[in-house]
Order: sequence, then C-alpha cells, then structure tokens
Amino acid sequence: KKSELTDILKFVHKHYAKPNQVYYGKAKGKNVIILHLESFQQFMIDKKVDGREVTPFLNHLYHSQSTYSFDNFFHQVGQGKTSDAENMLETSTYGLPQGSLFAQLGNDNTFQGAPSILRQKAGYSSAVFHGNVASFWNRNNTYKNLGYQYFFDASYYDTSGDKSLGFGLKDKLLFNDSVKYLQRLQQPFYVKYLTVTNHFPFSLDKEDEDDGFKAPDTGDKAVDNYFRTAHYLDESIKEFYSYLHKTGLDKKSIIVLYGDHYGISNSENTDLAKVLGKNPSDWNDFDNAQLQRVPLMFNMPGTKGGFIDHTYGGEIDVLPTLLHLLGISNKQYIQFGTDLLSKQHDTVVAFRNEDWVSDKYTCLSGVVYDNKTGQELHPNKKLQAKINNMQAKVKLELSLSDSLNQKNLLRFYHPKGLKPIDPEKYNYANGLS
Ligand code: GP9
Ligand code: MN
Repeated sequence: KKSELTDILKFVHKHYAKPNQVYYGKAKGKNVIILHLESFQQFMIDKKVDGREVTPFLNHLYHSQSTYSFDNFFHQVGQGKTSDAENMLETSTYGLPQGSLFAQLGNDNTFQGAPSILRQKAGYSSAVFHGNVASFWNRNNTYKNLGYQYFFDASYYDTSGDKSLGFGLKDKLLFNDSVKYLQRLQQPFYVKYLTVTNHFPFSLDKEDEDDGFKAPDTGDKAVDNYFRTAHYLDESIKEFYSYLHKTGLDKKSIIVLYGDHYGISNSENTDLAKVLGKNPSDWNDFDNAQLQRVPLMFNMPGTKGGFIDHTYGGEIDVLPTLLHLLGISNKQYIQFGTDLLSKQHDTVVAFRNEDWVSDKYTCLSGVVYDNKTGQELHPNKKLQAKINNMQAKVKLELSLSDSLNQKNLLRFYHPKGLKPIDPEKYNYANGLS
C-alpha cells in the first residue's frame, strides 16, 4: 500500500501545474456558488431556434466581461453520471470504471475534497441544495465524508403536487425556496446547487412552458424536449441571479457554472445533427466525442477581464483551477487535474473508458482523428509514438486514481494542516438551527 501511494505521489508531483500569477487569488475570500447544470451541453450555448436563443441568460454570462468561459471543456463521467461529475469537481479524482464512486465508496472512504480544504484553509462553511431525496446516489453518506456541513435535500422544501417533476423539485422553486437558507449561511461559503429539471426525458408541465419559445421539430421527442427544459433551466438561473443581486451576494461571490454530462445520448445524436446543421448520414464516433463538451464558466459579478478560453480540459481540472482562483495552492494535495489557467496545464482529456481528446487529436478505441478536419489519421512512426505516450498517460492516470480510491489510500496520506473528517459531526436531519 505504501509503495502504491508513493507511485501516485510521484505522478501527481510530476504532473503538478503551478498557478498562473495573473489569476492566482483573483477570487480570494469570495463565496463560491457551484451551479450544476443538469445534462447541459456546450452546443446549446448561443444556439438559436427560429432566430431565437434557447438560453439567452447563460449566453449572456458566457460572453460577459465578468466571466472566464471555456469552450473546449469536456465531461468525463462514467456510469455514476451526476455523482461522478460531483466527485471530480469536489476531489479532482476520477469516478470508477464501473458504477458510482459515491454509491460504492461514499460510506467509508477518506476524502480530501473542496468542502474540507476550504473550511480548514480559509474558514469556509459549506452546503448542498438539491430537490431530490438525500439518499439518491448515496449523497447523504458521501457528503458527510466530504465534510459538507449542511445538505438541504428535498425534505427542506415543499415538493408536493406539481411542485416537483421527474428527479425532484423544479429548478425555479429550488432556487426560490433555498435563498432563505443560503442567506443564513456563515460567509464565506462554498455551496453547490444541483438542478434536476433538464434531465431525461426532459418533461415540463404546461404551466412551466414559455409560450414564446419554440422547440425544434426533429421528430425525436427527447431531442425536442431537451430544448424546452434547457430554456427553463436558463430562466431559473436568471431568476437565481436576480435573488443574488437583491441580497448583494452576487458581488461577493464567484459563481461556477458547469454541465455535468450529455443530455442527448449517442443514439439520438443523428436526430440532433439536423438542428446542428450537420448531415446525419456522415455522423460518426468523432462527432459523438465532440458533443461531450459541456460549459464551464467562472463568473464574478462586477468584475472585468473576462474571456472565452479555448484550452482543452475536463471536470477533473475544475478544483485545481478554483483553488488557485481563491488563492489556495493545491500542491500538497493528491489531485489528478491541473489548473486550466496554468501554462503547465495538461491538455490531454481522459474519458472514463480510456478514450481521450487533446487540443489536436481525438483518440477513440485506438483510432486517431484530426480535430481540425474530423478525418481519421494514419500516423507515421513519429506521431504514433506521441499518440502512444498520450494514451499511456491516460491509462496511468485513470488507474492511479482507481487504486487511490478503491484501496482508500488517502487514509494514509496526511497533508499539512488538513485534519481528517469526522462524518459523525454532521447530522443533516437537523440542518441549520
Ligand atoms: C438525481 C440527479 C440525477 O438526484 O442528480 O442524476 P443523473 O441521472 O444525472 O446521474
Ligand atoms: Mn446528471
């Protein structure tokens, strides 16, 4: 076990990307609000149907002077879907090759994740807001081991009748009904909102539809409805921003918006192709991989200097990036991602099945595509050697993350100033007193 930890540390130290001084500490002391945009994909940004934007508010944030946006950012989830995304964002370690890490290891594993690091290094309080039952994805147990102080699950809101649909409380109601809890949290806080309405099969009650909005007509119900619920999600985020503005929390916060994974599956992508102006009969694996892009935005209302960054990265990279923006070094922690804003950032993005995408190439089951043309490449010896190196890095990184988590090795690792978490301390049934 000791030697495995040594191998992991060797990789992580070599892989470490030092912060970019231009951005280090830009959000120091700010509240952190993570907005988990359920099933929201990057292609929706700036997308118009019949001349009308689907998500005007998110588009506005994306282009805002107060936002660092990324347009080559990929989800990296496996079967654990939402919970894998959460795990990557909280810990910068990967989900498991099969199943959900939250479900399989959430009860007993040692975590050194965002809530605990921020609490111990910078005095942050922490909470999750989610309109589904606490036990879904074993969150109630996992969050305690992550060191979350509060978990405002479905039991904190009125979810009766038409207030909830599908996976829980409708997003607009979640934001509206949670503000009273948010306002009472000790600042600075680190909080996460998990939205649910934009989830397959993308149902929406008539009363929540915007009559002025027209979804596309592809003949595929899921695809068409996805545009409707994405539009609803956009409206709910806009409403939340107006609450933040009213309470004055907006200027005291960095808001991180991200899509957790695809909403439209590969088998439906050919129906989506028409809306994207592509020919469904030319559609291939390369196209499916490109659609795994999801949004990532760091928004600091009231600031300037925003941009759209074309750096290639994935969910594994969010925590190192965020910590550096908050002026907290990640050097002593075991994290597999690298700061997206660092000059040393690793641009090879691993998918959970060992496929990968880099700034130049997409490699799927050993087949290499040129990102520029979308054509399959037949690499010469020199390029093949380079490709092999990238593939080997991807395999090594995933396998080291797996042994770290599957063997619970963090219980043997004691970074300075980070005390282990006592999950017994948290009793979410009592919530805030
Ligand atoms: C459930 C919600 C959906 O609470 O987060 O999870 P998913 O099906 O996307 O993994
Ligand atoms: Mn999800």
